Amino acid sequence: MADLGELVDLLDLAVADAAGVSTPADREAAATIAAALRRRRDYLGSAIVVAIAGGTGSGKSSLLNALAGEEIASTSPIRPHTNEPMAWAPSGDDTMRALLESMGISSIVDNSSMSSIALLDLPDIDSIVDDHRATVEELLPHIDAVIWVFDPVKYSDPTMHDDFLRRWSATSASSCSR
Ligand SMILES: Nc1nc2c(ncn2[C@@H]2O[C@H](COP(=O)(O)OP(=O)(O)OP(=O)(O)O)[C@@H](O)[C@H]2O)c(=O)[nH]1
Ligand SMILES: [Mg+2]
Repeated sequence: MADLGELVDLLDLAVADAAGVSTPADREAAATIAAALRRRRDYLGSAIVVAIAGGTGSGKSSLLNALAGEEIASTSPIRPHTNEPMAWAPSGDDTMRALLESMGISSIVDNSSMSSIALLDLPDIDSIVDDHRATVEELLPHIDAVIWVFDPVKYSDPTMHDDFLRRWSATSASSCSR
């Protein structure tokens, strides 16, 4: 099986050959994926990024705090609360820092108990602050695994199921149902 580098080279070639037979928007989307894959390939095997995602108030920041065993993420009864992604990442891991910085994540708390894995607390996907959802949608293509957190009050919310789970399950081995 070809390695990821060869596949990305082939994708670049396909994008170049597609001029005139596909729309500029489609070519740009494919070229963006190729560029992101090429960047991510530099870190394969040495850094895994896991995001905690979901609706506002579902308990994303609280879950990260529970996993960390200390209050590293700010929580609040006021919705929405988390405005920017925040990472709990291995201390002294320059590779991980570089990867997180390439994703635009500057808020990083040291994790001295795990290596190679960063856990991200993300903003919400369903509050009145549209920027939060935009931030999550921009980050998701660069994330290796996602922990989706559901609020029992809005467990059947179409935003979560239709806009995120169905859409992203197409790019992973997992499936979802509503
Ligand atoms: N009463 C009270 N409830 C809190 C407090 N902090 C968090 N909660 C509640 O705990 C639940 C989860 O809160 P968070 O962990 O901040 O939720 P979140 O998913 O990170 O929410 P966003 O950051 O808005 O996306 C919600 O029901 C909050 O109302 C607090 O200081 N007081
Ligand atoms: Mg939060």
